[in-house]
Amino acid sequence: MPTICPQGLLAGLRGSPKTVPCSYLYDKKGSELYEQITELEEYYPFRAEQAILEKNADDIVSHVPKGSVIVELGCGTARKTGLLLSALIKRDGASKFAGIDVSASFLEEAKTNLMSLVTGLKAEDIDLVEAEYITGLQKVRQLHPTENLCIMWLGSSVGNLTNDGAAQFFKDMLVAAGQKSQVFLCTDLWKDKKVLHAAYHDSRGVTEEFILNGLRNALLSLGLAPERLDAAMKNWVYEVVVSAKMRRVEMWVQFKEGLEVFPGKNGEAIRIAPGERLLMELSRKFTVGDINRLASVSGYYVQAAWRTRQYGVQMLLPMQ
Ligand code: AVI
Repeated sequence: MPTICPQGLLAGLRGSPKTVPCSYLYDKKGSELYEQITELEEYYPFRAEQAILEKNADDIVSHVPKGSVIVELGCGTARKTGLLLSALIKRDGASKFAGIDVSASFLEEAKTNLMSLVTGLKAEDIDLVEAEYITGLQKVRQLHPTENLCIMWLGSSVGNLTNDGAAQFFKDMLVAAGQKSQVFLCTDLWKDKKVLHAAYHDSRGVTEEFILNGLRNALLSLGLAPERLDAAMKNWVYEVVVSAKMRRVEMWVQFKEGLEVFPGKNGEAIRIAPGERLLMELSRKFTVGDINRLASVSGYYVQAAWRTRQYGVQMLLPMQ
C-alpha cells in the first residue's frame, strides 16, 4: 500500500474528473473491508489467483533459480505467499523471503503467518522491509547484492495503476532490482461485463462501504469536520462503470448535493458541484496482448504464463 500523499490528493481533487489516490482506501477500517471483499461470493479474483497458485506451485518455482530471494511487494498478511515458499523449500531445502510493506503491523503478521504455514522456513531467512515498493526494493538489493530477486506482485494490484503508471513502475523496478531479477506478476483478465460489475458492486455493499470510507478518509485529512462529513455522506451515491474501451472497472462516487472544502487554514477552496462524480478507483482488466505490451515497453518479456479464462499469472524476465 502506498503512503498517504496530501499533494497527490490536492492535485487529484483539482483535476477533471476529480480523483483520490488509492492509498486513502487502506486505513485500518479500509484494510479490514478489503479482507472482507476477498471473501465475497462475487469477488472472484482472490480465489481465481489462489487456485492457479495451488495447482501450479511446483511448475512456477521451476522458473525460479536456486538461491533466489522471494520478494513480495505489499505482502500484507502474506496469505498466499506460503504456497510458493513451500514449493521452493520442497525443491531446495530452504528459501529466502523479503516482504515489503508500508505497514509494520502487516509485516509482523506476515512473518507470523509464514512461520506457522511454511514448514522449514527459518526466521533468519525472512527480511521485513517497512517502505514504499521501490525504496523497499533498493533496500532488499542492498541486503542481497548478488542473489536473483524474484519479485512477486500478487492480487492484480497492477490493475489499480494507469497504463503509463504501470509502465513507469516496471521501469523503476528494473532499475532498483537490476538485471538479476524476475517479476512474478498476477493479473485479472478482461471478461463478461456483468461478472465484472458484480465483483465491484456486491450485493452486501461491502465494496461500496470500502470506497465511501476511502473518500471520507481523504476529506477528513483535508480538515473537514467528522460530523459534517457524516451528514454529507448521506448524499453520496456509489456507481460502478465497466468500460470495454478502456478495459477497466471504474469506481465513482456521485455527490447529490455540492460540497465545499477548504484544505488547511487558508487553502484555496475545492468545490464539488451538485451531481458531480469523483473517480475513486480504477481496476484494469488485461488481455494477453496488454500484458505482453506492458512487459515489452518496460524492458521485460514474458518467460512463462499460467492462465485460466478468468485470471493470469506470469513470470517476466528482463530483456538482456
Ligand atoms: C487491490 N486491488 C487489486 C483490488 C481490485 O480488485 O482492484 C481493490 C478493490 N477495490 C474494490 N474491490 C477490490
